[in-house]
Amino acid sequence: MTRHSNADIARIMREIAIYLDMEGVPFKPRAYEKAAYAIEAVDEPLTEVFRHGGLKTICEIPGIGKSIGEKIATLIETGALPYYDDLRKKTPVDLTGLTAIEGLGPKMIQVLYHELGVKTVDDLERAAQAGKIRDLPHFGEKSEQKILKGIGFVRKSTGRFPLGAVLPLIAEIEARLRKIPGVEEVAVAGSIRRRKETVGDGDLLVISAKPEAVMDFVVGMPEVIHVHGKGPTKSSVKLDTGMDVDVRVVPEGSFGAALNYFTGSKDHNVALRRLAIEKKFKLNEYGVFRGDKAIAGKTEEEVYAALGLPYIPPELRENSGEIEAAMAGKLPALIAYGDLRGDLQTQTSWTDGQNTIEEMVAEAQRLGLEYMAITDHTKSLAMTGGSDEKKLIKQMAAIDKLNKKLHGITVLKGAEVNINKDGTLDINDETLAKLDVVGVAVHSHFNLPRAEMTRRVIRAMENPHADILFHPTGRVLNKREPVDLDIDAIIAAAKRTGTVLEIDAYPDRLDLKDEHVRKAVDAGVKLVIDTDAHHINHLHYLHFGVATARRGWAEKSDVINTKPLKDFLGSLKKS
Ligand code: DGT
Ligand code: CA
Ligand code: CA
Ligand code: ZN
Repeated sequence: MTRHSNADIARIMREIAIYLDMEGVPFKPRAYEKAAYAIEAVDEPLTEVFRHGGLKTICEIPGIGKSIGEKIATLIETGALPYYDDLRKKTPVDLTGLTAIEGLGPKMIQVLYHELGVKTVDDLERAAQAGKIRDLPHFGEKSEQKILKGIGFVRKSTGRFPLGAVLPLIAEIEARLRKIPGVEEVAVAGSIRRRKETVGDGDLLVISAKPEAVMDFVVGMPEVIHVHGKGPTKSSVKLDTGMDVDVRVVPEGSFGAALNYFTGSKDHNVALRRLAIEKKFKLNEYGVFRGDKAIAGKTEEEVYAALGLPYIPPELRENSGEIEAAMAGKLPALIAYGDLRGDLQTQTSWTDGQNTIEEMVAEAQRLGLEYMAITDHTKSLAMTGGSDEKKLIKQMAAIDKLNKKLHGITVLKGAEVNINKDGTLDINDETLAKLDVVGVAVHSHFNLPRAEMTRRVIRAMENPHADILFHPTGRVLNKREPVDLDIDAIIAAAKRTGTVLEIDAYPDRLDLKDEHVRKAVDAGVKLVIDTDAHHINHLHYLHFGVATARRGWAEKSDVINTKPLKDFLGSLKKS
């Protein structure tokens, strides 16, 4: 038996899906993708599941059928999977690296390998720069330029890690640290605690009577690939994801001051220290001092109080007005992590989602939601099997039927309607009028100049049925630049037309982003926070959106899916 982690097995299933797509095999790739998602959702290592229950329990995991289950078993038992190895031999390329380049699909990767021998992102860059790609069938000069742009973007964005990828791992490390004998308290600090959208490195603080045991544990964690330094109270390591983590053991009496210092941001700290000096105090990571006497340090609340301030939530600590607001007693009453009652953007197996409506609704209900909209893609997004008017009508009937059986949750009839190049929508008004919630979104012609793009989106917002502008700027972290939009004009149009702006909580998107949320809030524009779930496992992502809302100073009343269903519906356009 081998020690393949679940992440490893899931990656192999995803790669098989990509290889099968290359071969043009129908249906099967989606089954492997679905299995990958399913594997990631299992808490226990699959190797353990297999050891205890064999092939049978593997196949009992929802989303894993017999044939894929057998392949997983082979992989666990023998350490290898001939089926995968054969596929790999045909196209032995860095699939993870190449598929990270925006716009590069499985078929294109296959052609690039067979025609030009492209195996890695470096090979790809050389081929593009030499002008070799434009002559390949189906490519052309435009796609060559696009590939170079995509490579540049991926290169530029390495170094920082999306919060969505970091948070689960840090939470796991935090939980492990808590179990070490002698450890009394553990806290995540730094940009992760401030819920910044990307993270440079992880910062953890620990109170422990036995710091050596904590340090020994940290450098010995299975994910550690390099130890930058190990001291009596501080260690710094690199994890196999490429991210560094600093762990510090701090004295109990200074825990609040240390937490405040290492949460940052640096600019917030500098401004706080200046305020302390004005009051004839000294502030550092050990406490607030009057002369040599510590007057605060055990808790953060105590530190802020000593400086004459109310507690400032970590998401606000960017020195962007929060200290002044705190001094004036004007801090916002931020939306809380449990305030949302509904989710207004979800996709199902009617288009490119992985789960049925029923499965999505059951999971949403389990998570405590009171309503959710099903917003499958529409027809011009053909690769997703987007709905036309007829299919939407059919889906509406299915939802009506389902609602009769449900208790405690209401399913709303919706769609994620494509905005055409000219700002019209790809579903007719008569059908839109029948939906409860209409989201509109840009999914094509991403490269229009700013003025044209802004006009296009505003025209869509002017449609009396367009309730919500989904993921307004279209960016994908570390993958796709936002479209060129005049965000102030969009916010003004939202206000004028009563269109709600979305905070897409999917951790690769976080769109609107924090700064834009703050502008929208200042303008009195209403917001919703949605997951954009394509799988039941995505439905818990709402908290990433709440974090973004909080970083944008949003209060509960700014976000309409904090309202009960009736009030929520009453906050949409009246048509
Ligand atoms: P990151 O890791 O780039 O996403 O951002 P942070 O904010 O986590 O920064 P990091 O890890 O360099 O340091 C953690 C915190 O420690 C930072 O937010 C504030 C504090 N800190 C670090 N260096 C300095 C400094 O030179 N002066 C002050 N006042 N605080 C610092
Ligand atoms: Ca950090
Ligand atoms: Ca750090
Ligand atoms: Zn989709």
